[in-house]
Amino acid sequence: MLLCHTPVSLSAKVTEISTFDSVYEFRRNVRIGAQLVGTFIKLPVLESVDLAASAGFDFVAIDLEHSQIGFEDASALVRHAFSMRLPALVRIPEVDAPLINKLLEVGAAGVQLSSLRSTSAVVQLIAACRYSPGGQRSVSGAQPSARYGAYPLADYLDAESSDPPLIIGQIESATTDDPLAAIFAAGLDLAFIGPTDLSVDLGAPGRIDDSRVAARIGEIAAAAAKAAVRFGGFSGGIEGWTALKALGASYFVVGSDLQSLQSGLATLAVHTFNDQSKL
Ligand code: 3PY
Ligand code: MG
Repeated sequence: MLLCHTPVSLSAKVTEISTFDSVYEFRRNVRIGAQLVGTFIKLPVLESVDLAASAGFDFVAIDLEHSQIGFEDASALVRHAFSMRLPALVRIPEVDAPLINKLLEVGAAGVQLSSLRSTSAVVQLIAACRYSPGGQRSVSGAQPSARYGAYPLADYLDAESSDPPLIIGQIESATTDDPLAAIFAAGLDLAFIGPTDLSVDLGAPGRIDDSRVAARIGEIAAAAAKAAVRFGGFSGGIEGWTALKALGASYFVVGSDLQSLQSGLATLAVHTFNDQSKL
């Protein structure tokens, strides 16, 4: 029997693909405050992304701050996650507009800027992440997120302006140069607590239960709620996660590939040594 197919135009197919784009969906989910849990990727190997996906994480944060990952590895990791429909953020230590543009073009859902202290850094980050008129990002159709030009440029720009790259700022110091309210009002999507740096800055290294650390985290959470900015943070384990959740956090980065490898290897070694001592 001959099957009768309804002809589908190329542009209809392209639009359909775009409708289900995991990057846009993830950006929307972060903005509405959906509960999302990711992990840091610090190793420049695709297997880390595979393992995070198979473990069930909602996203990965490719760490260009505390790792040896350079641009080429970051690009390969983002592309790999993108092709698996696993959303990938990139954490960067400074606003580097050309680097940000390349990583967004290969499919990063947004940028997480560490050590955020000023409104001017938020303004620079937005300029680097958004196309005109919202920013100064340079546009090209010949790149993955624009479907290499198969997607009409005007439609690509519309999609990017409806669900623009996420602007996430890490607040991880006892004080900031500008008031938190002004930093958040500058256009941040999400305020992210870095408890490690914060605890060191407050003289209580690694102690998230210290009263000064807890008070500062509470202050940041309250300022985020007042500014209608989403709130999230890092935790190395379940305690930190619970504390952040109790303060209204919706976005969590827990541990990393390296942390899991370290604890897995240490556990293996301990078991092995224990077994040997029984001989
Ligand atoms: C910190 O805890 O300082 C971090 O940057 C984790 O994201
Ligand atoms: Mg930090």
